[in-house]
Amino acid sequence: MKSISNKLASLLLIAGTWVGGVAHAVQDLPGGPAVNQLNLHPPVTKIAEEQHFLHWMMLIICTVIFVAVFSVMFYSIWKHRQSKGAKAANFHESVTVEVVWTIIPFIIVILMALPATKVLVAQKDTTNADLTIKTTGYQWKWGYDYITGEGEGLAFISTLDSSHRVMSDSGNVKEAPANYLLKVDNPMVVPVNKKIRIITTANDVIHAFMVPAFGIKQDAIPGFVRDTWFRAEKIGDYYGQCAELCGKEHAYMPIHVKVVSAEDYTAWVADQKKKAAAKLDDPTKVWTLEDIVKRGEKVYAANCAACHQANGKGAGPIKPLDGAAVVLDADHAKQIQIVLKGAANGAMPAWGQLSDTDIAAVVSYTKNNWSNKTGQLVQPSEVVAQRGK
Ligand code: HEC
Ligand SMILES: [Cu+2]
Repeated sequence: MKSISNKLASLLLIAGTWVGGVAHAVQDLPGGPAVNQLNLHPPVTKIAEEQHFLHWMMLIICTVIFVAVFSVMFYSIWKHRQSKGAKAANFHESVTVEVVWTIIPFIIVILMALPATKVLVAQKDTTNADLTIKTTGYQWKWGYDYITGEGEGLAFISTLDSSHRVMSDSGNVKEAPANYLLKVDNPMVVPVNKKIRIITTANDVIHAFMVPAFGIKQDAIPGFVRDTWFRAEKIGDYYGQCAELCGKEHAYMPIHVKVVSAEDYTAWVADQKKKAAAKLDDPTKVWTLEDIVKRGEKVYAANCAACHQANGKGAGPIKPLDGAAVVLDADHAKQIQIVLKGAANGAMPAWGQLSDTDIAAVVSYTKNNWSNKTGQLVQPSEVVAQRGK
């Protein structure tokens, strides 16, 4: 008994210092969560505002009913208690009472349902959008494809900033910034005051696209498309997360939406188009070992290090790449196939969405890093050849 209470005390102490330590560092994140936040996120769309109104209206109606009903009940019980000689009144089959207690709740329900239905219908009205963006959930990142409207054709992947991931793994979050685990490499960028239609789908398991400040939350289901929309009325950065438990890295697929002015949006689109053109790698290009390994290092850090570790040693079921037979093999086909198609039923994800050059680069990198000094170079053309197999 003693030892249990001791253990409990030390646990509480640890919890106390942990909470205390974190409380110093964490700050409110505008457009994201706030410290000790109790209310919904401050709304930046009409729909989110109406959701707030509905939330509070219904909470107040329910509270008033609760207080009224229980006051009458407790008062009656106390006032007409038996010890005072109270005699129970008998109103069996009182038509008046039955009509009243049917009609009043009915009116209350209608009063709540009418505005709620109005908002629900508005939420579902995705017609006449200025911009349509397809968001695809992947384990564990988001893909954004600008389908129609200004910026049509842009497509990129948005992943958690790797330094935040390192921070999370180490457990050392004392210095964590306000956007801890919400910082991504490529945020979704949209213009202010424009109707943005979001089409959601997924590549592997069910995810959900949620941005509380916009009042949107939509499941992203493999093989299906769903949609939702928002019209952000304030320039700024807004944050959300995948809202469907989608595997062990579920907590590491944040959403960052940057709402910018029309001019800034146009400039961003032009800039992205230029970058995309520059990045459009020629898969027939012949690389030197040094250049491709340098490129592969970045691909590895962004996509592979979370599992295989920066030191290539892996962990548990995640096989090491340092010293692995497949990696050292002079026949490149098997390794390229594993990277393209995944292995162990998706425990090693498929990376087919990476470009031929990126795959060639990361394979070359693993073949020439750590103790793997094979000197082997994999060209993008080899990846092209393996894709069809
Ligand atoms: C989600 C975790 C995860 C990520 C991210 C990941 N891998 Fe893997 N990888 C695995 C697991 C687990 C295995 C072992 C599969 C098995 O049991 O066959 C594996 C196996 C491999 C193998 C085969 C090793 C062997 O000895 O059979 C290679 C090569 C490989 N991964 C390369 C990569 C590359 C390149 C990347 C980045 C583009 C990457 N992996 C990203 C989890 C991951
Ligand atoms: Cu998810």
